[in-house]
Amino acid sequence: MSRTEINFDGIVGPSHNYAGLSLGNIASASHAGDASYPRAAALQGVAKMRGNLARLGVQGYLLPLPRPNIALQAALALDGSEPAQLRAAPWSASSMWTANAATVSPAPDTADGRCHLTPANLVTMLHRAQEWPDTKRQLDIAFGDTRHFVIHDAVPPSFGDEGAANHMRLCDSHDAPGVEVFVYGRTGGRFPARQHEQASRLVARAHGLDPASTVFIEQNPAAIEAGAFHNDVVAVANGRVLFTHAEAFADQQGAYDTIRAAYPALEIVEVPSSAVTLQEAIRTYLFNAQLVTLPDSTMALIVPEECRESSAVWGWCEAMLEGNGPIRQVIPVDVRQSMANGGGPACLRLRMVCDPATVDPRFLLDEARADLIERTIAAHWPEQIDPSDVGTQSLATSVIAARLALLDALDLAQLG
Ligand code: SUG
Repeated sequence: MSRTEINFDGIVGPSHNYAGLSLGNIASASHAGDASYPRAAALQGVAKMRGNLARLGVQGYLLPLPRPNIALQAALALDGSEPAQLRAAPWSASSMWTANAATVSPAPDTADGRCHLTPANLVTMLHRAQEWPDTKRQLDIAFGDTRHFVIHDAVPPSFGDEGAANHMRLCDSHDAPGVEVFVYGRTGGRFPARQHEQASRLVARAHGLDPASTVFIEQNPAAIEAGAFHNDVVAVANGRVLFTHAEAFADQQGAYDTIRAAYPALEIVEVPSSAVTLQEAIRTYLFNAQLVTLPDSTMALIVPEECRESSAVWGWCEAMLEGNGPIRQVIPVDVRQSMANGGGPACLRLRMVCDPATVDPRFLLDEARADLIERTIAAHWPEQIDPSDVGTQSLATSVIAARLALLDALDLAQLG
């Protein structure tokens, strides 16, 4: 049995569109009403997965959820008089951002020695709150072997939970016991704090984590105010390394001290505000990167292309690579269609630590499946969606058929 990290990327759904649904997410607001390109978006996602499969040797995926969501449409009593954003919610392809699908505690961290997953309730945003029951159905299949996995229900609704996007793990190696770091926000600012402290604490208890190896940290209210609606917009961890902006946490030094007390081997790579402002970090999504351990044990940072176009961010990356730090490569990837809705490389993946042999193989990528997924997307995903298409019967017919074609191709028609 060999446990390893596996990234499960969300395949971008055929209804991908820009409806400006996420208050506090600056990219979503600034692209509201733009035409979207679902085919290009989904192919960008597959290209990222292919790159990581080649680099890491293993890669998984989760399928788009059923859209439009007929039950939500009915519940909203839509009659044309409602705001366009309400009409768009049942169409959102937001489940592509699987960092918000669930919080994952790998088996070495939990009391019963199984890997625990809690689907995120995502209650703060209507278009995201509809995700979790369908996400859970999928997790129940992908990780259905109850000898190895426990899938919980979502946290009760009054406590907002956004999943792995507000959760980090430090460890000597992925299959060794780790220290889990939960980052929550406090309400009261201009934008919603989407992760509630009690949701994080509940998840940690339900997963059977050791309190001595579990840390709870408050996100910097100024970061939320600047558009870091999830912690993974300003910090990411892998192995012994915490890669973070200097203004990520409410009490930055206190956060470092608390994490180090639980995990003394901690290595911090901090980007100072003098090199990259909080605003520039959020605009380029430098921290919404995949920090991965390569087979040769060095680390690579997989960043959005937007980072290369920023002289401040790229300058910092180049200087960092010249030093002797733990991150030895910075690899840009093009996920622009997702980025325009506030989803970078890290948003698009859910990190698991498990033996690939314990996962339903229909959720694991290989070259043949990547070809199949690409061909299905090319044949069925709409090339373009204009805001006026959202809500129409003709778009509904085509996105429903597109998703079913993918489920068929991957032998997952049971999700239909
Ligand atoms: O929840 N955007 C997503 C982006 C999620 C990013 N995930 C992480 N940081 N892990 C969100 O705000 C925009 C949809 C729209 O406006 O049409 C949206 O839902």
